[in-house]
Amino acid sequence: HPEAQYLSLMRRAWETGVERSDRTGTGTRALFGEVMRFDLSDGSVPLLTTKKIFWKSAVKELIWFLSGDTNIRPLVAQGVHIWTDWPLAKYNAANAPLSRDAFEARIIEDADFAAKWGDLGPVYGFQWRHWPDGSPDGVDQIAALIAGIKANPASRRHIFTGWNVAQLDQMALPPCHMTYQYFVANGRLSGTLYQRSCDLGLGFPFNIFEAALLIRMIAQHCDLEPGELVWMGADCHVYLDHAHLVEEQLSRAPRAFPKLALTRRPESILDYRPEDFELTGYDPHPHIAAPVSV
Ligand code: DHF
Ligand code: TMP
Repeated sequence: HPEAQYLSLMRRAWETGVERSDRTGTGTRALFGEVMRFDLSDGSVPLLTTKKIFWKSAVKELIWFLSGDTNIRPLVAQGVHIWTDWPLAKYNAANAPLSRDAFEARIIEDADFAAKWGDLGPVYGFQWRHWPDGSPDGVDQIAALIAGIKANPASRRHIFTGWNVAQLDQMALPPCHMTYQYFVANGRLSGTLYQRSCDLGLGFPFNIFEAALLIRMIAQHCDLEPGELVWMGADCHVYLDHAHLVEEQLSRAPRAFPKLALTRRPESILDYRPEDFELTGYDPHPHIAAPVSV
């Protein structure tokens, strides 16, 4: 089963990884330089089944990236909480601390508050759509990617990246899923994701699913069939406070990956809505809650 690649990496990192203290203070066990491959040609998507993934949140996050936005307000308004902890930590370090719920409520109610405290800096969305080059809108890497795949499928330069060296220090977090590259052959679109830093317990399930969605969306736009997703992880780690997650998840048998249907073909790759994504056959084991290290 393709999910066994993930379970095996989680087990190897946990049992043989080098234990180190990390930026967040939690500590991890890490392996460096790992690869996984997922065949998307049968319409399936790598959405983990050994714990339930809130996949609609991942869809909404990806649409938010593609919109070019870097403020958590539209995510929070859609009930997506995965980016709240970083602006909240910054706010609480400078002000009388708010609970996560109270902070999110203010982000929604008060546009000025959201503008001041809800922004993550020039992260993914900004770099993907507006990489600064001195022009008013910057470089739209996504538009260039689509145009390039259509005009010159055999190119070896179908790349976009969030790793803008000059702006790393302005970002709430430097990009983890940082470089995407695509390959067209025999009418199929394959893609790689290079991830510099991977939280195997929490980040990976979202990252691999969203990378697969991107291949499907780009393929739909360029009249190609989906091919393969190749994931390359550099620092692949399990946080030490995820012991319960590792133990529980490794005890479970993976089930078949679901199939994804894109139920509408929007004008542009920027116009997808969450309801355009339909999964069939997603039958995961129950969710396993685990703390995120900020
Ligand atoms: N920091 C760390 N340490 N790990 C991450 O995975 C991570 N991911 C970020 C930002 N910073 C990060 C953005 N993506 C969750 C999932 C993805 C994500 C951030 C957080 C998360 O907490 N997932 C939980 C709860 C999901 C929910 O409440 O909707 C999960 O069980 O999937
Ligand atoms: P770092 O910037 O010190 O590497 O910390 C980032 C942490 O967040 C690290 O544990 C990796 C994790 N992460 C993911 O795994 N996927 C993601 O999409 C994001 C944003 C973070």
